[in-house]
Amino acid sequence: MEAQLFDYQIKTCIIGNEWCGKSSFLLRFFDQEFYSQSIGTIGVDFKTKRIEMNDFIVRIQLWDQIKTNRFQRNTNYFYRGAYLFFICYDITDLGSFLDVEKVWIPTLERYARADFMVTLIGTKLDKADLYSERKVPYEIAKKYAEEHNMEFYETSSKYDINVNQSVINSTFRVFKSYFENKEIDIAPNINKNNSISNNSNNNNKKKNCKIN
Ligand SMILES: Nc1nc2c(ncn2[C@@H]2O[C@H](COP(=O)(O)OP(=O)(O)O)[C@@H](O)[C@H]2O)c(=O)[nH]1
Ligand SMILES: [Mg+2]
Repeated sequence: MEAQLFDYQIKTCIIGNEWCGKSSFLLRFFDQEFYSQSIGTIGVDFKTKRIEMNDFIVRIQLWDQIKTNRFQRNTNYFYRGAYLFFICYDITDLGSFLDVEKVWIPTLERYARADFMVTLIGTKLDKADLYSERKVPYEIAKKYAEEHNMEFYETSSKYDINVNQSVINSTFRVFKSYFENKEIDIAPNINKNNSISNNSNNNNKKKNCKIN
């Protein structure tokens, strides 16, 4: 039987222009799979994975943005309760990078919690490098990310470059920021729907956990 225990749940969302590789990123992180065709039809809402951080079991929930603006009525639901956003752009598509500033940051400012955190993800690094199709210089994106207090990674879901690191490192940053240093009081809310009861003992919890 699958263990259901975790101490914290961190909701994260992946956003960005259509076709920039969001679903591929998600599938690579959770299932170690890659498809060369569009995988939009799979229609995954979100996936979860438990990892250990500083002796706590943290369940990462990653929501996939299925269509850009078409399902407006779902927008609030998608953004609600999310701490971290992976904004993706395709390194071989300049427009997708320009839309980070033009479309996606304003979207977050409108719908996300005020203190949202962002990790900037350049996708399709393999295509940029192998076929010299790079349209967004590394230094430009890195500088942009630094100026906006974002973590930044160039990734390839196809060849599994930096996908795992970017999710784990960014989630750890959120964990430290929200749960260790900042808003101690939000932890019980996060745990509200967990299977962990409030009076259970930390050590026992850990022993019972299966991480996957
Ligand atoms: N070469 C390469 N192609 C990718 C990569 N990530 C995604 N793609 C391709 O880009 C297309 C769109 O990907 P998808 O994940 O459906 O984009 P989404 O609309 O943002 O979810 C598909 O054909 C993918 O196979 C990558 O890392 N490298
Ligand atoms: Mg998709």
